[in-house]
Amino acid sequence: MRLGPGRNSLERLAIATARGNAEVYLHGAHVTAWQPSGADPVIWVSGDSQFHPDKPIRGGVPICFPWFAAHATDASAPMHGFARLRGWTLASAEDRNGEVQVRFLLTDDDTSRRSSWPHRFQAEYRVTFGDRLGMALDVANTGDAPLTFEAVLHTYFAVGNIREVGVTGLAATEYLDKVDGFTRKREGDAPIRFTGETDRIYLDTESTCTIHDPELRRRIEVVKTGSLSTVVWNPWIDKARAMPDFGDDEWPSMLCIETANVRDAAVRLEPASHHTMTAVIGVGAL
Ligand code: TA6
Repeated sequence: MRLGPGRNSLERLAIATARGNAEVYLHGAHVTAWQPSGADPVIWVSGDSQFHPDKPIRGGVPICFPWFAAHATDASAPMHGFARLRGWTLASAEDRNGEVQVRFLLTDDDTSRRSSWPHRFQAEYRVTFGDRLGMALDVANTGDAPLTFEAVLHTYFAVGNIREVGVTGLAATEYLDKVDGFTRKREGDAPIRFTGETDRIYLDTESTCTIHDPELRRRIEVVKTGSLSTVVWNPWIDKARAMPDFGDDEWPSMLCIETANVRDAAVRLEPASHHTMTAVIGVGAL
């Protein structure tokens, strides 16, 4: 385990154990790599990601908090909240027989208290790098008034070819289709297939999702707790081309399956209470 300058000199914890390799940046507490021993990389990062202290890293696992997408009332506020743009405190990193547990903290400060979400809070993000990738985001209300937040572990997965991929676990689930004016629709019974830009917020679902990837001959499972929303996103050709930190030819190699609480599933916390959302990622043979 080595803490030191990563891309563009952003502080990075690099992990290499018998169970695999991983890396996580203190900027946004952003996981940017996880590759279990004997497997292909599971987490995808754009080759055009800027690794700039004032920008989100493109790919990996951005933490969207305390809101998702554009802020409801403040057009100047950053997309997906401020957490992925802040330096988190690395509270601990322990190697337990090749399984590395890392703990990050983010609390309110003058900047956040002047933001469009001025609440007092502590966010603790625990990541376990082992035969599986475990992520747990715990948010505590440390103020004296109720607060409401959205949270998304916006995980970018590496896939062989998005055109060949199927996703199961969301059959018959209602979703909001962002590419069709957020029209409310219901998923069919067949695996989700990708033939164009896909940007969907699945509602009221605690289901495990599985990515079936014939080209890499593997399946990736996303098991979640404390989450009622799942976001599925591939930008496809035009949106990939429109993003400056996303290579024009990268879209076939990635898919976001995002563990979330957004919109009607936003979390309300009374003072002195907390909420934990977890995602555990596992890889197996197809
Ligand atoms: O989670 C899907 C999404 O909301 C897409 O609409 C797209 O905007 C994506 O997030 C990436 O957002 P970003 O701000 O990281 O470019």
